[in-house]
Amino acid sequence: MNRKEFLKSSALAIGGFYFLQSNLLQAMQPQLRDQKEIDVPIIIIGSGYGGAVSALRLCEAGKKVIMLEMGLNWGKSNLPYSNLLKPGQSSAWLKTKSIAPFLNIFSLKPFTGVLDRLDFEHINIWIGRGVGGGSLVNGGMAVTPKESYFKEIFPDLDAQKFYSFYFPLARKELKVNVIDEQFLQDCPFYKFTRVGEGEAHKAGFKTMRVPNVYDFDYMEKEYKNEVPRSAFNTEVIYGNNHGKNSLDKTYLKKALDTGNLEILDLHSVDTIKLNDDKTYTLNVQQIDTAGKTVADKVFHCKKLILAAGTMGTLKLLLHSNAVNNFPINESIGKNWGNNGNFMTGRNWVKPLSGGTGAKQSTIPVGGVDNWDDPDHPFFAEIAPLPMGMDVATALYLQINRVDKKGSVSYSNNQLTIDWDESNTKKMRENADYFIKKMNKANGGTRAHLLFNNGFGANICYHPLGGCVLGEATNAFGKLKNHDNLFVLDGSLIPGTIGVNPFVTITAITEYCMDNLMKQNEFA
Ligand code: FAE
Repeated sequence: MNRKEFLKSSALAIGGFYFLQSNLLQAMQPQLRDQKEIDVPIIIIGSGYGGAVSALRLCEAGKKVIMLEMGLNWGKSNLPYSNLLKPGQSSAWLKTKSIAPFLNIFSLKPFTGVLDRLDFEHINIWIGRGVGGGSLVNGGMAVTPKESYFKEIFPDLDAQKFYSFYFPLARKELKVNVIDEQFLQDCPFYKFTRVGEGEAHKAGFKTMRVPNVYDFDYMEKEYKNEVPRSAFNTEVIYGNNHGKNSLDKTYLKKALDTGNLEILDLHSVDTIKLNDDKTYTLNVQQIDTAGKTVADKVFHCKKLILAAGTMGTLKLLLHSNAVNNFPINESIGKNWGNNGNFMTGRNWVKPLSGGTGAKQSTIPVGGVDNWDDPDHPFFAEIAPLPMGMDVATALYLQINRVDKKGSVSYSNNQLTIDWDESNTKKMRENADYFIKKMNKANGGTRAHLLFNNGFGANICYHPLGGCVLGEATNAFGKLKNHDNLFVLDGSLIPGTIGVNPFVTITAITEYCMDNLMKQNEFA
């Protein structure tokens, strides 16, 4: 053995020894996951857009972060997501029946699935659960708001900086892309979009191409059967097995790659307590996939980020206030809205020429843009209805202004929302106007078969507000009356943003984190 070989083999032996020793040490220490009482500098609650952006920016700066997520880490579990036609384990959060917006005929064994529905008197709210939050269940529509509306909703924010920096940054990190126009025109799975756009034009409406985080190169390959199908296999609200760049493949992956992030899934935070030294104590339940508590845990941290989504964050703040006297300010729960969500549809759409198509992609790429109409401002997503056969039905998720906001409070151990038909009156008028105009130009009827009277006023995918930026928090998300607690999720947006919200939630979190880091808030 020459000197070079000797040095190399000794280095390997020494390296191997240290590797073994550190592995042994690690094995002797209980893993964080197994500890019952845990003290860490920074905790993030929730792994959706707000949580994922915060985690990446902290981890990149060398901070160690623990993320608590009540849902399952599907990537690690190796369990498949189910599709719309065969709802299985992923299709509902601990329910005995499927919870899609309609046609719930499927019985289920309760499992920590990705889609949850919160039912209130006049509104049902769907949310995503699991590592990746809403990104696991949403349609991936990645829309930047109109600048004029953004300025109206956030008059104190520097719109120029947002449109030149934070929105482009959000789109880049989220891997937003646009479908190839020729592919869209040729693909049988997009007949519903072509029919929807053609009919809208005939009725005098403008349409727009909608960007998405679904990888359209992958989609073209799945069309040619070169890779497993996902968008063309009715996968979306119960998770996508392929193709969609959900947060676990973008922000969270990058944050994990730094080695500074640990995600504890199936960890549900019950209450938060503010301690005298301005640190926080969290009571947490670790659950199994049947929802049974397997361990009660206590976490302590110096800095806390609430990113549990609008409804999750409001529940934590209001519930903790009720049971722990947790300080909250008078703005919490106010300025809440459904982002103008109003579902509607039409039956008997082109029944003699193949309707809207028997095969439909689950990924929407088209929308009707009527936002600039002073009498009936709305944006309507041309939504798929992939039922495995042609049902000659057009489905639309309208997004309207929210003229009358609601508010969220807490009583009898649960959230309540001050929200009724008066809040959706104008949205209903817009839907009525749209459907009548479409039917007059193209034929068809209001979709009585899908919803009560053809109007889904109670369907909400975009709950926003209740902890509004600059009202309940300072200019960068630090909660009023607190030194070490930050709210970074959809609750910062005052009930409406005029388009699907996740690009805005991402950009606002980027903006807040940028400024919070500059102010050394996490030093
Ligand atoms: P979110 O993504 O909801 O994440 C919050 C996370 O916190 C979740 O994973 C929760 O499980 C977790 N959590 C809550 N409480 C606790 C607790 N106590 N302990 C531990 N963890 C907790 O928050 N938006 C678009 O822009 N485009 C679309 O195409 C679109 N389609 C949608 C379709 C559906 C069916 C749904 C339901 C939503 C859709 N959205 C869409 C809305 C979008 O997904 C939503 O606005 C964002 O996910 C909200 O992001 P947040 O960061 O606020």
